[in-house]
Amino acid sequence: MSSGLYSMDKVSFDQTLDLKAIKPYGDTMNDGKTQLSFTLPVPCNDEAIEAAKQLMRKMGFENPQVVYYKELAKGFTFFTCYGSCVHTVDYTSIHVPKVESTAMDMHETDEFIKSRIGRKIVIVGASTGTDAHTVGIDAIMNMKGYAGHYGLERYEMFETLNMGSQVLNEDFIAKAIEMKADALLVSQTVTQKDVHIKNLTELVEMLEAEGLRSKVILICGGPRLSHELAKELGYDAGFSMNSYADDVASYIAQEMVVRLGKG
Ligand code: B12
Repeated sequence: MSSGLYSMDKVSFDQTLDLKAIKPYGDTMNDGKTQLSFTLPVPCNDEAIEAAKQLMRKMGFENPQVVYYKELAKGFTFFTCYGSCVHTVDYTSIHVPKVESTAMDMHETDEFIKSRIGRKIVIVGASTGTDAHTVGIDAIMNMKGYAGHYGLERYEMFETLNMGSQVLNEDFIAKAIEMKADALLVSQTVTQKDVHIKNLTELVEMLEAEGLRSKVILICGGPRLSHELAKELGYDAGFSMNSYADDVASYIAQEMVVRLGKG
């Protein structure tokens, strides 16, 4: 390799990966380089830029740089900033609760249900409360599927109903009773002011009041949800970004077998 002006062979970069002290990777290991955006409630001027930099230092960023700023509305300035994070995290000590089930594909799940349960599993899903986002629940349920994973409607051994969005908890429960649902799927995308917590909690309380909570497998999902939060809120399982119908289907089938004492 030539050692010209742009050659890197004489420059040495940190290449140490210490899983007990990880920090953001920008150009090279351990440089801590981070991009973040925020808005300050002040007019768009030089003092605003200085305020943004001071705030970044307080957040733990060295060498703060404002690389973009714009007045959002009178008295509000939006910033995009770069900085080097000084903090680290011990990756080796992290434990994240996850849904415990063996991943099966659609055909394996159908065969599993046929042989272990012997009837179709009834599933009702919706994006509930005021939430208008349908794409998440559709990704899990729609026949055509999402990102190469067929949705639950395509499974031979699931009888499904996707009620769409902005479904009131009352209507959701009424449909679950009418269809004698085995599993309920709730999607929540909007998390502003914790509206999802209020709505998800209300559903659990209403199911308990109807004496239904222990009779259904109750699952929630959405980009800002986690299995840990779902359990805290009284759900059996929670699924987040990058989860697909196969994950949900495998979990429901295996959980049904456990509940029916056929494990
Ligand atoms: C498309 C979209 C819309 C469309 C929705 C169209 C539709 N038919 O769904 C429209 C234009 C209607 C819309 C409206 C609004 N939106 Co919008 N929207 C988006 C956008 C751009 C994409 C969302 C999406 O489709 N993702 C793709 C799906 C496949 O991903 P997903 O939902 O995460 O689903 C996956 C997993 O989470 C999981 N999953 C999801 N649900 C479930 C359920 C179960 C049971 C399971 C097992 C798994 C599961 O599986 C899926 C596949 O992996 C996002 C920004 C973004 N880029 O994410 C904003 C976003 C979600 N919207 C947002 C907001 C604020 C709104 C509005 C409130 C805006 C407004 N002020 O009016 C309104 C909502 C009004 C209301 N009453 O709900 C915010 C939410 C912020 C927050 N966390 O609260 C976002 C993040 C944009 C932002 N950065 O501000 N929106």
